[in-house]
Amino acid sequence: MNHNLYAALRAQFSSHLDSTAVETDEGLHYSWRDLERASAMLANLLEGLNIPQGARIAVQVEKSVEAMMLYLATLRAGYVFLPLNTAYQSAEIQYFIENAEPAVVVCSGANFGWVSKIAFKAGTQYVFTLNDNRTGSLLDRAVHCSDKHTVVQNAADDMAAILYTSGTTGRSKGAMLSHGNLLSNAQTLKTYWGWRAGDVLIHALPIFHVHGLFVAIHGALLNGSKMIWMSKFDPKFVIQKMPEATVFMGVPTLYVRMLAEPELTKQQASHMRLFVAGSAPLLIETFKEWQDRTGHTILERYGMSETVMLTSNPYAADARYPGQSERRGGTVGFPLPGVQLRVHSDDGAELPVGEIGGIQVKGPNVFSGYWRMPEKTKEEFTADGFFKTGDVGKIDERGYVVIVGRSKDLIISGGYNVYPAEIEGYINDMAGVAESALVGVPHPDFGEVGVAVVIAKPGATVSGDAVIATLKSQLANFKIPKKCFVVDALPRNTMGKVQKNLLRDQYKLLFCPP
Ligand code: MLC
Ligand code: AMP
Repeated sequence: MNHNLYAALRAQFSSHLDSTAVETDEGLHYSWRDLERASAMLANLLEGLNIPQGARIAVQVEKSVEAMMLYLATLRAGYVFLPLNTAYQSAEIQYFIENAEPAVVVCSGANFGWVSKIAFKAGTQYVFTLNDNRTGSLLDRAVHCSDKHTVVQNAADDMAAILYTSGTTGRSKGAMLSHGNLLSNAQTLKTYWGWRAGDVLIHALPIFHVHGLFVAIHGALLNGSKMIWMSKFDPKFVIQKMPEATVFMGVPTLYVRMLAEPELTKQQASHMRLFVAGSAPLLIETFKEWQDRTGHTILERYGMSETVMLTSNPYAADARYPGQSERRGGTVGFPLPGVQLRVHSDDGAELPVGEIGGIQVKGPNVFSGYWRMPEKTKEEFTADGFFKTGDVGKIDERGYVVIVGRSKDLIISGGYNVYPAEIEGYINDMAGVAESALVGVPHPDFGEVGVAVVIAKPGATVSGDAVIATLKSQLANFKIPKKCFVVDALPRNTMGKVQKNLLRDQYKLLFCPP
């Protein structure tokens, strides 16, 4: 049996190749045949480069249907897709390329100069360009390739993608996800979320992370469902398209921004079947306001780069939890079928219902490990094969999982992860800085944002604005602290450790005054 993920997706749409697969916000229509043919041409281009099976294809391009086709081409040719956030700057990209050693890098034409320099220096053989207006050397070359391609044979545990994530500490690590991890999760969600004939997905998320790339795209493709494709999220456009669609997926910030639009009404949302939220905690206020304004109850689910989706509130009755078909705000629902989830104390004991501890998971969706980091992989798994998520939570008396915090020092801002240790490292390297701490504080739009607290060296003058300006020239924009304070001392405990909880408390009203 072929476990190639593309083969499974294609099986769902091969019966209606001439209907519309994607309609874009620019008014372009792509049929399923277009997806099949273009991904075949791109797969033939990649195969013609004579790169080995398992070679990494690193991609940092603006969102476009062609970028999705490149993802499908990589899958069907048996290579490994490595998506990179478009906000990453040169130092960040250099790290990923040096670490993953991709055989092929695809970037936008505007970035070709600096990206190709980094890539060729790191031993990459091919650098192509792909722009969001269907131009670039990748498509120029692919146009000469055959549109017939035989999908390669893959075992379930063959690697399909690497997603970089920082996990608990240190530099980013590449989570290796297999065809089997991705397909099993997509199949589970197809059933659990009741995907059906006639569903249409509004695709509004970026396609370099789990939510937009896997959950949303696989969901639509595995159901042979049309996507209404947005190059960039625009709340007005989503609301305008609701009468033509049935499913929407977003991080909480997208829901907050739609709620600010007067056009969002019960009438406008009446054709929709399902609103899914995840990647960051959904505030109960947002959950309730959405219910009042649209008559729909958001279905919140929980996942990670390392595991794809882990839990979900029920779409309909779940036979494992009789009488519990409610989507409960403030919870992330039940472990998905096939996922084992338990809560453990620091000393390794499994905790009973209602008690708070570290969330550990096991299942066919859970990754095999971090790219070329066997020691780190070992640390993150228990002896009996459970992955330690770094999330802290409990299972309530009805079986719902509630996330109450994280043991990892991580800020989730507008659905993007920011690792304080990384930002602090950059600040500490600045002239005149003795030390720094970055903490997450509540924010009305992004949920949480970073605030930096900096100590100057004796005799040095440091300005918060200058710290921010320097960071902007070095790091992806979403990682930049929204505010930077220069103070005399950081609060420390008796062991000398910075007490970030006190800083969080001190600045918690900065963006959300009472
Ligand atoms: C943009 N900005 C952010 C930000 N996004 N700041 C903090 N956090 C963010 N997430 C800042 C920029 O730095 C810039 O600041 C200003 O906002 C405008 O930038 P923009 O690019 O025009 O912003 P916008 O298009 O409005 O983007 C906001 C957003 C975007 C919410 C649409 O962040 C987004 O698409 N988030 C979704 C992330 C996602 O898909 N996560 C899934 C991860 S998967 P300045 O100062 O330069 O003007 C995962 C697993 C799971 O976690 O369970 O799903
Ligand atoms: P990432 O590394 O980008 O995959 O981020 C995964 C992390 O996002 C998880 O470990 C959680 O901390 C967080 N997360 C995802 N979904 C939710 C959710 N519904 N509620 C709270 N946190 C979430």
